[in-house]
Amino acid sequence: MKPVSLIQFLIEERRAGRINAELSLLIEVVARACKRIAVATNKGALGGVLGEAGTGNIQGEAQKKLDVISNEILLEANAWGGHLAACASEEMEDPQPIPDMYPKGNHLLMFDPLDGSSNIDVNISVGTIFSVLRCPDGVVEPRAEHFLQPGTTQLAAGYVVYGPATVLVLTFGHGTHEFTLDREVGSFTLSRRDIRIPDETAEFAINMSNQRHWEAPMQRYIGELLAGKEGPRGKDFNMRWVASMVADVHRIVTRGGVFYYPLDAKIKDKGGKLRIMYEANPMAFIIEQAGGAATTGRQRILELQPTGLHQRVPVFLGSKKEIEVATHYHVEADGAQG
Ligand code: FBP
Repeated sequence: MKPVSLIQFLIEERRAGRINAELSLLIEVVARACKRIAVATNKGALGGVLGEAGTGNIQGEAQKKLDVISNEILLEANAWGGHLAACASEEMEDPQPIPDMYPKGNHLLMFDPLDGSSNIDVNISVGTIFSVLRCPDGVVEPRAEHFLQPGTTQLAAGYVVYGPATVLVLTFGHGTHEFTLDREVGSFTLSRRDIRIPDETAEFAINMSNQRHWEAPMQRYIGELLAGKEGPRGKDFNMRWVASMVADVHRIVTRGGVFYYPLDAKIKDKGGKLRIMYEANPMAFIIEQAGGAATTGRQRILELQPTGLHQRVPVFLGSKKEIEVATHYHVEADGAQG
């Protein structure tokens, strides 16, 4: 089969009327920026890009040098293309307007420029996560409130994993597709079209060190997985936790599984660990378009009405049947509490 490049795939999507020229250009520009981030991450210690930047972000987290570098690469690449009205990032408190000297477009772009920051210095896969929305009509200078649209209104979502291979996974709402960076050619090439995640799984991902802080339904659910064949689930489950959401989700997109970052007593006041606009919503869109499910443990993530640009939510996502069990345990417990 003749290899299909990302550009060719985007042209096919445009010819099929599934995306317009502006959105196609936006994805091309984001993909090109991620190729530059791949080069920076690959350099590691030789590029002087490891370690702390000495600055903090809106989340109160110490920024890594690569957090700052990746953020700047994405801002710069998206400033002049004419396809954006504004963008927002995990690393910036407020949306970044498009400089007046450049034409503005009709799209809003949100991104986590480098997900899995705690893994950068130890050479474990990290990534970039992005989500695209339409800028509300008549809005010239978008503010944070213009980004606060439910995940169901996303026009596109994707992530890039910077691992042994550099892989882009993308959806426009017509299936989920994977592209692998061909380093010799320097372009992303289609490696899997219309990915389907199995409904059933025996593999779960969660940070077990938070167990004592979990709510009762989560204690029960994970307890039953750990009880294995002898327990109420009647089968053994295996565990994985990379602590880079992109890598944990990519494993699920590749072979199925489930990923949980539930609410716990430590993060209750914050509403969760992961951010809805540039982590939960794009991953939920990708997973659902591949036949999986994504909830907060109580409701479908994509139907949530966001209340803040950096709002955090609990995340349950992956193989549909397993997510339904975990969600049912929480809804049932809430019902019992009345
Ligand atoms: P950032 O690195 O973008 O802040 O993302 C948060 C994250 O690193 C996720 O990628 C990952 O799933 C989670 O936090 C890991 O959490 P923990 O440190 O509790 O294992």
